[in-house]
Amino acid sequence: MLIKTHHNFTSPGIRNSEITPESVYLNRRQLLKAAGISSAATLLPEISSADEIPANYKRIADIRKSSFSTNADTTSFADVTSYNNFYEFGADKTDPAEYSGGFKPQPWSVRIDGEAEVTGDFTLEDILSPHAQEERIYRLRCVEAWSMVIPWVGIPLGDILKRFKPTSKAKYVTFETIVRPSEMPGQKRAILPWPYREGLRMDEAMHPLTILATGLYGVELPNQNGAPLRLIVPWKYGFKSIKSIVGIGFTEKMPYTTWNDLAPSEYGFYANVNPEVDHPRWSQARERPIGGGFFASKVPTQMFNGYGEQVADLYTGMDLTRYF
Ligand SMILES: Nc1nc2c(c(=O)[nH]1)N[C@H]1C(S)=C(S)[C@@H](COP(=O)(O)O)O[C@H]1N2
Ligand SMILES: [Mo]
Repeated sequence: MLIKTHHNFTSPGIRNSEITPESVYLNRRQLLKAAGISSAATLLPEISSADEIPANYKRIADIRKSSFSTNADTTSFADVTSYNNFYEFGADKTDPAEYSGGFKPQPWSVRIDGEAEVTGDFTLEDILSPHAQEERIYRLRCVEAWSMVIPWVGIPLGDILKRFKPTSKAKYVTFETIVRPSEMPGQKRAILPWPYREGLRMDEAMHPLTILATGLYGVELPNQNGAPLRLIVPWKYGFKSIKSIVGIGFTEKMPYTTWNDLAPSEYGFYANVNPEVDHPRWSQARERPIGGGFFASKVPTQMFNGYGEQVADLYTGMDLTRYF
């Protein structure tokens, strides 16, 4: 296995929080469950009971429901916002919630560049205002075999990209996270080469399942989940879903992406969820839904994270063991 050693390499997520008992993540729902009390009120599908969402989170107005949602039970707001991967704030699962309080996601602008007719710097308002916000319940599945089901609020990425009129040379879309070590303590160290970068093939970026998320559970994105703007590609492993985006570009060649560059044998450019392709160091066949408790049994992982009917066509004729 080839891993470049000039970086302080760690995998996108497997940390001591994965192997310590999960008592820290026990939330109200699990405590009720453990006590044998029915927690029906906390199992409402889209918006969890109001008292689960602290009042300081700003509600997003006029969200419409999307038909693209799954009907799986959602992970609690508490788990979604306390068990995170966001190395800019540290490499442990609890670091992003603990150390992102000083991050300022406003004001915000995004630089659009590359193979498009319309390029330049745009405020977040410029980017979002022509679009209606939708709620979509999507699974997020990490390479380390845990998963969550989250009611994201967002806008189809393709609808936004079209406004910049990509040229015929635009074959890929690139994304870049902000670099702001003064507010992101993880960036004071070379845990990863900053900025975090990701990319999609153009047809993946334009696919109606792909969204730019601005919120979850009906409120604006918490800092630890990628405020104010992050990508969600529900059929790919979580590391593709880049957070706190300040750059979007259109390129002709397959772009550099952070994890693929660090460990190409472990993290492919495509990173489609695929139970048949093992990570070199562990199986990808099963996953542990977060919230079930550390000793809860794993469930089988679905091809393309359950979105095969919608996206399998994108990869017709490709050997997915080679293009993983
Ligand atoms: N900029 C940036 N984006 C990132 C990461 C990161 O470390 N930095 N981690 C990725 C990984 S590995 C996962 S699993 C998801 C986790 O998203 P969540 O914390 O909102 O559940 O974010 C992804 N986006
Ligand atoms: Mo991940």
